[in-house]
Amino acid sequence: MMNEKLPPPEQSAELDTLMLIIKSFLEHLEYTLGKDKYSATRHDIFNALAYAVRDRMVERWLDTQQAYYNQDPKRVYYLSMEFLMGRTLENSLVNLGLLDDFRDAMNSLGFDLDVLIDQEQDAGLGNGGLGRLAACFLDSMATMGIPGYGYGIRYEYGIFRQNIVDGAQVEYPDNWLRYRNPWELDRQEHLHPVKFYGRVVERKDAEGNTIFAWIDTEDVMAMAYDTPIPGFGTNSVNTMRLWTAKSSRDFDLTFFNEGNYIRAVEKKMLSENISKVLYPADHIPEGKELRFKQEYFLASATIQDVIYRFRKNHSDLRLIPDKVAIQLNDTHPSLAIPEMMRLLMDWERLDWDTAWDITTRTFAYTNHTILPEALEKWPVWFLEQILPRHLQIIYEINDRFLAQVRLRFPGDTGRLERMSLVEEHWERKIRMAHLAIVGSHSVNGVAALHTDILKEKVFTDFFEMWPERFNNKTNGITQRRWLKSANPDQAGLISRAIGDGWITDLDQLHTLAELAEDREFVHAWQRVKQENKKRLADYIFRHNCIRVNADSLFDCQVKRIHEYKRQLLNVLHVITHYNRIKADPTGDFVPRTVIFSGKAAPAYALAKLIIRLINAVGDVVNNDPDVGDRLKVVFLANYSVSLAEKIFPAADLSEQISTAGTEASGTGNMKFALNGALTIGTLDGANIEIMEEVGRENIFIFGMTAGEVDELHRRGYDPRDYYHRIPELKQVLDQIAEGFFSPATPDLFRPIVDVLLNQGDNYMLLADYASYVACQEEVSRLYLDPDEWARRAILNCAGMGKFSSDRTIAEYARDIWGVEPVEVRPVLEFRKHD
Ligand code: B1H
Ligand code: IMP
Repeated sequence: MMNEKLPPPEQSAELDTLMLIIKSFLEHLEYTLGKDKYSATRHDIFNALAYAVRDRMVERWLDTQQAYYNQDPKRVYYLSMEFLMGRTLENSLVNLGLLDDFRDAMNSLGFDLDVLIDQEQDAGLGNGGLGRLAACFLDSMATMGIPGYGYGIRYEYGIFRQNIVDGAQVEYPDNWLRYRNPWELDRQEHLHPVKFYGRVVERKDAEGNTIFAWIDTEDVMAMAYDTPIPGFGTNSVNTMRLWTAKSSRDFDLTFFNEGNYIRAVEKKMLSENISKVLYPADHIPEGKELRFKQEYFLASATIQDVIYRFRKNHSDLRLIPDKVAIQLNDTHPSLAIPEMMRLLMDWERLDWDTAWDITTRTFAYTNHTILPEALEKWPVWFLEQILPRHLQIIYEINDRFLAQVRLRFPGDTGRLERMSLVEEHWERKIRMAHLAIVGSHSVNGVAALHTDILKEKVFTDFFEMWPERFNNKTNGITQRRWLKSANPDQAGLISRAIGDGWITDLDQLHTLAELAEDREFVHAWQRVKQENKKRLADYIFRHNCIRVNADSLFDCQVKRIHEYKRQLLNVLHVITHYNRIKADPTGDFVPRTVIFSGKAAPAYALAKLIIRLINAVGDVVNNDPDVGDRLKVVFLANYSVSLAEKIFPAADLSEQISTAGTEASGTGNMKFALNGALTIGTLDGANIEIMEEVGRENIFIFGMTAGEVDELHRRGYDPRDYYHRIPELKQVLDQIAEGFFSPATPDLFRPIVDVLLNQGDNYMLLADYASYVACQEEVSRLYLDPDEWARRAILNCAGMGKFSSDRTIAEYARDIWGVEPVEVRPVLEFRKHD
C-alpha cells in the first residue's frame, strides 16, 4: 500500500535525480580524484562535478557513435587549426537540460554552481572569429543531429593570456591543462604516424608501374584526444578529436645505436613541440617552419583517420565522396588535399585520375579573409625539405590544372601566371588558396559581400573558370551559448513571452517584434539590460578600479586589435567627445562608458601601441574632474569567450566599424544584436545582412561603401585633406602626436599619427571620421529616449533569426556536404547506474 507520506511520483523522480547526481559527484571526488572533504581543492570540486556531467554525456555519446556506425550515413569532417571552445560546464548542462538539477544538487552540498561555472578555464584554442565559428558549428551540428566531427590540434598552450601593465599588453602563457581537462578522453589506440623530411625514391612494382616511396623520414605520432559535443535537447553527442604530438617509439635509432642516449631522448622531446602552442598571429600568417609542420600534422593525422574509419565498413575507396565531406576552415588545413592524393595513390595504389576525382568531390574550402597579407603562401623550399612527396604532387596538380586553363583561355599567359599554384617571385611560393580552390568542389565566402568580393576581385580568374564552384554561406552563431547561457535573464523573458522554440529555431524570435511597444515587455526588457549592466559595472570596478555609471550608454568594441577593424577610429571619436566636454564643461552630454577589449598579436607593434593609446586616453579622461561620470574609457584585459559572455549581455551599442570591404563577416556583430544592443557600423561583412534583417531605420550606418572605398583609392586618397579641412579632427591628431595623452613621453604615440597622415591611412579612418562622429551624435540623441531605444533593441533581437549557426549549418549540409540528420534513439537517464 502506498505510504501517504511519500512524495508524489514526479517529485520522487526529481529526488532520485538529485541523489544520483550527488552520488556521482562524491564518487568522482573520492575514487577518480582520491580526495575527501578535508583535502579537496576548488579544482577537485570542479573536476568531480565535471566528471559527473561528462558521465551523463558519455551514454548518449556511445549511442550516437553506434548509430553512426550502424546507419553508415555520410559524415562531415570540419578541419580547423582553431577551436575556440571557451568553457564547457554550463554549456553542457544547458544542452543536456540538467542545469537546474545540478544547481540543486550542488546547492544541497553547500556549493554555488555559478561560482563553479565561473571558475572554469577557457579552452582558448583559437584566435578569434574563425576559431569561435568552428565551435559554434560543432554545437549546431550536434543539435541538428548531423554526423559531424571537429578535427584540430590539442595545443598545450592556447591563446596567450593578456595582462595590462602600465597600459601596455603583456603576454603570459595559457597553461590551460594545468589542473587537468576533465572533458577529454585520451585515445591511446588512435595513433597515426606523421612523416617529415626524408626523400622520395621511385620503384617499380611487379607489373612495372612506378611507385613513389617517401623514405628516411622523421616520424612523429599523432595521438587522439576526444571531447564529447552534446547537442541541445537531443540524444546526439558528436566528437571533437584533437591531435597531440607524441614521439614515435623508434625515433632516430642511430643516436641510440651510437650510445648517445640523452641526445636521442632530446630529439624525441623536440618532436613533441609540434602541438605545444597556438600561433597567436591572427590574419598575419607566420612564415614559420613550426606552423607549417602543425598544419601538416593536422592534415595528415586527420586524413589517415578518415580513411581508417571509412575502411571499417567499406572496401571500395571510390565511394569516399558518398560517405565523407571534408570542410577546410580556411587554407590552414589545405595540405590535406595533397595528403589525400598521396595516401590514395602511394598507399592505396589508385591511379591519378581516380584519386583526383575522389579528392575533389570530397573537399570543400571556406575562405575567411581577403586581406592580402593573410593569404597563406609557403616557400617551395619548405616543401622540398619537409614534404618532398607533397611538392611533387602539388606540381603535378598544377601542371594538369594549367593545361586546363590553357585549353579554356588559349594564349592568355598573364592568366596562367595569376592562376598558377606557384608564385614565381624571387622566392618561389605555393599559393595555398589556389591549391584549396583547385582541389575542392566548393569555395565559399562567409557573408554576401565577402563572397561577391571573392568572385569579382580576389579569385576572379577562378570564378570565370568554375562559376558553379563559388557560393556564399553567411556566418552564424549558436543561440544556446550566446543567448540562453550568456544572458539567462533576457532568454527567460523571451521564453515567457513567446515560448522557448527559439532555442532550436531562432526564426521564432520574429514574434518579439509585436512586443516592441508593449509597455510591460519593454520595461521588463529594460530591467534585464540594467541588471546586466550593473553586473558588468561591478566586474569593471573589480578588475580596473574604475567606477562607471550603469545608467550611461555602454558603448562596446570587443574583438582582436587590428588596423582594419579601426579601434583607432573609435578612439578618435572618444577624444573628440572629450574635447567637446572640455570646451563646454556644463553642457548636456549623454553619459557614455566606452569599453574596449581585445588582444593584439604579440609581434604587431602598431596594434599594441593602439592598446597603450586607449589606456592613456582612459587615464586622462577618467581622472578629469570636468568630465565626471559623463565619459569613461575602459580597457578590459584578456578578452576571451568567457569575458565576451559577460560583455555582450550588458552592451547598449555595438561598434562594427571596419573599413567597408575588409571584414569578411564578423560574428561579434550578431552576438551583440541578439543580446539587444544597437549597432553602429559600416556597410561591411555581415553588417549589411543585419541591416536587411532589422531594417535600415533600426541600425546606425555610416561611412563609405566598399565601392566608394575602391573608388577613392582609384582617385587617389590623401588623408591630409581631411586633417586640414576638419578642425576637430586636426585637434585630436595633434593632441595624440604632441603627447597630450603621454606627457612623460611626448613622442610615444607619434607613430600612430604618422601612419594616418604620412603613410597613407590605408584603412581610411580620416575619410570616415566626420560621418562616424555625426552618427555617434545620432546615437546619443536616441539614448535620451529609453523606450524608443528599447523598441529598436527588441526589433534587432527579433531580426536575428537568420544569424543562427543552425541556419548556416543547414545550408552547408544541403548545398555543399549533402548530409542529413541521423536519429539517435533515446537513452534512459542513469540507465547504467540503476
Ligand atoms: C578570420 C582569419 C584568420 N579571417 C589567419 N581570417 C589566421 C587568418 O592564424 N592565422 O594565420 C587566423 C585567422 N580569421 C575571420 O573569420 C574574419 O576576419 C571574420 O570577419 C569572420 O567573421 C571570421 C569567421 O568567418
Ligand atoms: P570510431 O569512429 O572509429 O572512433 O568509432 C566510433 C564508434 O563506432 C564506436 O564507439 C562504436 O560505436 C562504433 N564502432 C566502431 N567499430 C565497430 C564495430 O566493429 N562494431 C560495432 N560498432 C563499431
